[in-house]
Amino acid sequence: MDIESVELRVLHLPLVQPFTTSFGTETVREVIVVRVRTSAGDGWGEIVTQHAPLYSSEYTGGAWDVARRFLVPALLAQRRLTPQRVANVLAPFVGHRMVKAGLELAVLDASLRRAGRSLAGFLGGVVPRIPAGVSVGIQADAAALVDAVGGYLGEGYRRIKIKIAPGRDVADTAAVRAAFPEIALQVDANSAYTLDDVDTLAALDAYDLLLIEQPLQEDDLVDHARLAARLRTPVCLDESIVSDKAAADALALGAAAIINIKAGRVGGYLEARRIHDRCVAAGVPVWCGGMLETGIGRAANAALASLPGFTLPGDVSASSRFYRHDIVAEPITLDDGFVTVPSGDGLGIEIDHAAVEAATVERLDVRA
Ligand code: OSB
Ligand code: MG
Repeated sequence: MDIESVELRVLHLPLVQPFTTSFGTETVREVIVVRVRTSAGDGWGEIVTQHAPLYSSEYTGGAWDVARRFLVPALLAQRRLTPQRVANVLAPFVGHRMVKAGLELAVLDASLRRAGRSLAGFLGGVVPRIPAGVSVGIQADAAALVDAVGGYLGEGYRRIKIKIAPGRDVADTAAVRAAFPEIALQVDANSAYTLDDVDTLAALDAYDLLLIEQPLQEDDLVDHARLAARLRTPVCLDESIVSDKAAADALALGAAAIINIKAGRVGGYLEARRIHDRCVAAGVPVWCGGMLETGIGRAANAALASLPGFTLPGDVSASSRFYRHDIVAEPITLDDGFVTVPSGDGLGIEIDHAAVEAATVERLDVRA
């Protein structure tokens, strides 16, 4: 397969409500979509960077620059490219994993469409549908949070994750647990704490949480291991797991009992599968995280989450969780609290070109 050109677009998609985490509030999802035109047909991918480098050092402006100046030209210089070779071709460029993941996904989509295979089949998915979890942002107060959680439970979501931050942790968690004693509940701190906060974090042990996600900084693996020894709630890592190697190190150190796998953060769906395989071998549960994906990445995440090691519900929600108008012809929906794993060729989606066009704020065609 030869790549003929790569179209990059920055989209602005308004969110149905603001999304607040320990690192900030978003009201518009800024995302880059990728269309590769190849000798074998087109493929689509999504680069999950956000507007500002708050969750990760990666951000959309930097992603745009590195994609157009370095990564896309490197792919265009290749003959007979396969999805498996994309990571090797891009490996000399340090970091920028979200960009690499989005480019690899577009090549994967084109290649699998040509081969008449689904992404889930290619990755080794084993189930036709996956239980849906939802990530709930910090609300105005604990009562508003309980209302928001109740709304999602009413829609059928099978697991709730609430965002926490210093000052919005124990009381918020207690309120949700008191209102819904039986639900599967977990919290995500997005790196907002230090080891000095161990007493606050240990207080969360009282609320029967599935896990606490990323309490400390991205590079605090040793401190996460120290913290884990002080908590009953299992520690799950998100930001820290930037690669399969990082996952191996975290497991070796006892820094994570559970891993949130995000294909964007780790450089692609092939690397994500390697982390999955490693965790299965180690007996460590994994779940599929999200980055407010459009229907492109959302479909790919559903495929990834259908692998056998994804034994916990992920942040794979309906398109309507974030968007009134998704950019795919058939948005991801909930059916009895489950998301159907796409079975069509490639990502199994059709692009809503008018919706893409309407959301585009910047467009660039890079040619060989
Ligand atoms: O930490 O999991 C996270 C969104 C953006 C950046 C980081 C995170 C999140 C979410 C939302 O929690 C997950 C989703 O539903 O896409
Ligand atoms: Mg997280």
